[in-house]
Amino acid sequence: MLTKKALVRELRKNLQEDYAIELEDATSEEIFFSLGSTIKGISNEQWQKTWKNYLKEQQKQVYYFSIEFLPGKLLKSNLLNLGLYDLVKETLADLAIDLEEIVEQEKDMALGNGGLGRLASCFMDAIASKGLPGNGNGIRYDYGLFKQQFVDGYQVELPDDWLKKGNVWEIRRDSKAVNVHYGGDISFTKKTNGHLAVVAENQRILRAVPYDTGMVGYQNGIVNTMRLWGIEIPYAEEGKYRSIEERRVFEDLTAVLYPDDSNERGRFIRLAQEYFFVSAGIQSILRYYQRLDLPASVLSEKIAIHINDTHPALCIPEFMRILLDEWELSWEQAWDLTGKVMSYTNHTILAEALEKWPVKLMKQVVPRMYQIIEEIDRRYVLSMATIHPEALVQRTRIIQGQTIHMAHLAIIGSHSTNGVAKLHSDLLKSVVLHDFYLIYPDRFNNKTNGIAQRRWLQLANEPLSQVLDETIGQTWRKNPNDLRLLLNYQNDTTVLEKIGQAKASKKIQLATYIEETTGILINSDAIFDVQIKRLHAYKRQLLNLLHILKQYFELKDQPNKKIHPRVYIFGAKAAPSYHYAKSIIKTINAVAELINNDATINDQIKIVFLPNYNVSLAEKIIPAADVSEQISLASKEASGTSNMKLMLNGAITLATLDGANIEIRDAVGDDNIVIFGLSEAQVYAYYENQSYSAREIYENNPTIQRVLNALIDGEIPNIEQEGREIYDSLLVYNDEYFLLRDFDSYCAAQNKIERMYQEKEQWQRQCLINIANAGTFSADHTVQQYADDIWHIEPLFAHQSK
Ligand code: 26Q
Repeated sequence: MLTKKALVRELRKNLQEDYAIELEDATSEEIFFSLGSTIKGISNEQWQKTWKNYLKEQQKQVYYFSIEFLPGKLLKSNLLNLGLYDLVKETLADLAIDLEEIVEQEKDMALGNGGLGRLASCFMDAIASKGLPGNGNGIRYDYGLFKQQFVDGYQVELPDDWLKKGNVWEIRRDSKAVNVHYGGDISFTKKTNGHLAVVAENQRILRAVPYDTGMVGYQNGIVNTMRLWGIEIPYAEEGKYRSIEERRVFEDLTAVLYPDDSNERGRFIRLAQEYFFVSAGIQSILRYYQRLDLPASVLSEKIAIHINDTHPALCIPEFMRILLDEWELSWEQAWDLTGKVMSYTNHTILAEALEKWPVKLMKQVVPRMYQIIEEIDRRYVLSMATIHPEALVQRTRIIQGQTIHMAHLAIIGSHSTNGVAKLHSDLLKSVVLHDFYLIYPDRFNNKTNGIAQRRWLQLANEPLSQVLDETIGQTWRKNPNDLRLLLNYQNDTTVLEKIGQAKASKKIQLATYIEETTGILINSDAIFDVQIKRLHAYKRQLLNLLHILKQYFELKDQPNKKIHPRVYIFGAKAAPSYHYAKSIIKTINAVAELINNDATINDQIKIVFLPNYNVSLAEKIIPAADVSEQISLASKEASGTSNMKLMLNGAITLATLDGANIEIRDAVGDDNIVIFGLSEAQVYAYYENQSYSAREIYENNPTIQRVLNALIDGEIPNIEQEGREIYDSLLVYNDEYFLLRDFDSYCAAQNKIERMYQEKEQWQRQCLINIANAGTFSADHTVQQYADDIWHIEPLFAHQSK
């Protein structure tokens, strides 16, 4: 057991060794790194034990392949999970050091864009906390997602050099490095044993070096591994590069994370990245398996591989490659094992976001992969020809014309395809992947997303956690379903009041942060209305803005009108090449400038667009939110996860019936959520009869006219181009995401929020009900379902008690 004394001794020792400095003279940053390595030292012991046990027990393990991980900061979460949080906090306090200040020194690990990457990290935490044998496999980008600044209201992107000062949590393992081969000419020769041998010439060989980070389970002694691969040029290969530029291309393969950008197609580097972490990961898994000294036939009893969206779908042909070319298994046996090992999650139904690659590029970058995909495709068509109609088989095959459909590969080569919320999974079956559902009905299933509730409540919101402890005891910390105990207090005004106070204290904290970072003064008694997520047309940040404009014009036109003061808080990055999304950012900032500085409305509305939205900023905003904006066009948001985080922190959801919003409504009941807008069925009906006319709505709705005209008549300064672009997107290009159709209903919902907030006690009760029902969205629960239904893995030693 670590004591305060021992901790101080360790800290002093590290500071001495690493910086030749006394604790009293150390900067917060130096203390962070010293504390970090002390903590890593402690978790390392558990880490070593964990993997030795896995090896000894030969337990089945899952490997979660994801091109993105978004852990944010790890110090607090590691402290909490190791059971050292209070001890460290108090020890530092004794030394007059504020833990929060030390925590701020850590750079966010931002190796992801948004939902998909953060989900992967929530799962890593949950898998370890459930004591399940599971590991992450991904890329160690030198630069994380770009840092966002606003200059004149425009998004400007800066590099995120997160590794500059080193990463305390990782361990580089040279002994586990593997080679990854690109390009080359592939031919076949017959071996003496009759097997075909693959001969590859003129290949580029790159070295993949793993950097492992311990994924610490919640107070259970389990530490799993997140393995991220970095690229290097092997010494012996140096001579093969004809120029520095050519060498650079390969050296820089893992330099940057691609921003979520479905338009960016056919990029060589992205495909090379995908193959890089897939090949390195599969090689290292199969190497590990060989250490177990078991026959190939029981591979799928020891290994499960999960493909997080299609980005790692090359897992399927790469696994085949090793089993065929290196282990010399027959195609039939290799294919059988591959299907049993692999499973796939789909995260989108937007057609433009479904990953496809040109045949030509695949042949160039990874020719052996292409050959194997071609054979998988050929056999698929052959085997289905006798069972299904020709047209169906052609629509579902992997290679169509000159295009490779990665989702088709993922479905055909795995035993499970899941969506991430009930509605999403249903739409996969009925619309997006309907053809596949006809062919493989048993492969489809739903796993509604979940969140790491320890991070998003215990760590991010201490005041609320305190109230929960005082009210329902501490069991909710381990078992989120116990949050339901709160329901017994929904008529206890003292408890309601305390929940209100916890929220108020977080709002004051956020107000301070907002003033410090943006200079905008806000009233912390205002309603904090929050929309935080990537900027995308389908998420409809613009709808939010149109309503703000309506509200603003009402206040201007009716000088005596009073509303409850509102602060609209936005956080969103746009992909650098997503022009329209950037125009929306500029327009929100321009409207903010106009409204925030208009003295005539008496500060009743403020707009705050916080720059550089990331995990750490989310941890500041979410506990302070009163209203959670989840306003995507029904059927477009696969699940959403910020909706769950906001609910857990007692925000009221203002939402369309989309993604997991539907399940949130089911959990809290209609009285404790505000729903508006078209249903998914109505949206599909519009597609069906092609009857939508944005212009018609505009012509019959004076409010909409007033608001849209403001975009182009100069009333909002400095958006000549952006205003016109947005106006045209709605009226000339017929409003792809039906904002105008949902506008009235959204405004009515916003008015309802306004009325609800006036009933203070009832509002607090509604918050309580939201918190109490948020336990169902725990990632612990979600990964348990993956473990039971898809991966078939068990916690360490569980199999012995059977
Ligand atoms: C595509 C092409 C080129 C480069 C990058 C990309 C790319 C990168 C990231 C495409 C998609 C993504 C990320 C998608 C994503 O985050 N999807 C979200 O996943 C969440 C977790 O399941 C859901 O809650 C969200 O609804 C879904 O939008």
